[in-house]
Amino acid sequence: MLSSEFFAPTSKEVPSEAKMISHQLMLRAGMISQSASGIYCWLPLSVRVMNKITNIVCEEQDRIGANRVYFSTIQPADLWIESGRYEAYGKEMLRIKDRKDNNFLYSPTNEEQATDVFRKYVKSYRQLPLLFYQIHWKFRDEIRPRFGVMRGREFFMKDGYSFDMNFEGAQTTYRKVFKSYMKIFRRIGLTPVPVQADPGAIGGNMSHEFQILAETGESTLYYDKKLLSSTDDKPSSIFAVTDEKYDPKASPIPETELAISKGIEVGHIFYFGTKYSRPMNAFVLDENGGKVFPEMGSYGIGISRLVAAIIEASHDERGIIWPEAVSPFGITILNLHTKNEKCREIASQIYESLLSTKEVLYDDRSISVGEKLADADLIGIPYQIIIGTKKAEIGIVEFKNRKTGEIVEMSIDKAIGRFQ
Ligand code: P5A
Repeated sequence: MLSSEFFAPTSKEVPSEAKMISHQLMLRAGMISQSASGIYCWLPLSVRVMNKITNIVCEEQDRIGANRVYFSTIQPADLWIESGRYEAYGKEMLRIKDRKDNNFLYSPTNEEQATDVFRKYVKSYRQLPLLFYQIHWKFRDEIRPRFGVMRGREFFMKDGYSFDMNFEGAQTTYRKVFKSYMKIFRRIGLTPVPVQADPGAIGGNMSHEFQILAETGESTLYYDKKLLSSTDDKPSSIFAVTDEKYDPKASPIPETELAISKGIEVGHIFYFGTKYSRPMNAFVLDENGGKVFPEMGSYGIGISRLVAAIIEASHDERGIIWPEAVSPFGITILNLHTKNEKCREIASQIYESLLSTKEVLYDDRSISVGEKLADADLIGIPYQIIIGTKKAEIGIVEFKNRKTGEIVEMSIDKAIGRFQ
């Protein structure tokens, strides 16, 4: 991709409305454009990041046998009246009427709809366990949308829904998803802290949050230091709790192992038994022809919040530092002197050679050297190949690691070879 054709409206100004660093950087890097309070347009850089996250999520969810679907974003209110949540959900739900005066709503979550699809098609114990997931837009009319996409009203979520014959089956599925989530966050380049949580409005009796440590997080975590180095991915064998529940006397965390940090909730999973299957009369027949209401769970990842959380966890004073796994491009080529023929020739040669193996952003714009370098650091692609006049004459380019800031001079062939 050529920067001259790529839409990333970067800016030096720190937007005054943005308090959180990820919000500032997303605006400055031209990743999002606010449409209304808590509602954003997602511009090309952030779309590329969300696609990377989506691909990792899908790979890991497919691996555990989850079925990807798109539930509709607009749902009939009747489904929620059946489950008993239509009134209870309150003002966070965006309610809509169609031209015939029928009541609809924009999905804040899809437990009812997953249960509805299930009851239409699944009749026998032989079809269980069953796991659906989607990656789709949600709307919650939050009282206080804030920190940009961190707490939006419209946001992008991965949501999954499971159906099992009994409690043991549901526990097995819950653990499978838990493990898959740990893998997803680690593949993205983050260190997830699983926390036993209060299930809140989704309801039920077992729940974990997945938190990412960041100074700017909204939750306070009390956790066992061992969690951070642990590769254990079973629910809560090492402990973390959130602030309102922390009681040092009751805490299983030994005092010497206790760490306290702020965290950002990027995922949340729930087991809630027959809370939806029973009132919605979703059942299957067991071996003996008996009616069984499946035991359910739901599993969320805030995909759009993750974009901001990754930035909170990985940036410096110059801008974003993308973990390689989710970077919008693998590498960027900075041609500092676009009018110089030698520079153009080298930049094009490197660009053409790398295109087949890497996603490359070639900054071919005629802007000042300072602006070009600043934009590259702001956008945060992990590797930069910098081409300047003097070194270009002798066939040398600079190779910069965005994270460490280290710059190494190398031949054109070596620079290309590093990525092929
Ligand atoms: C689980 C999947 C649910 O909605 N139903 C389907 C369950 N859980 S949740 O905790 O309410 O949300 C899941 C994750 O979505 C992100 N999230 C948000 N992101 C941005 N703005 C918001 N307003 C917002 N609300 C929730 C969080 O990452 C949360 O863990």
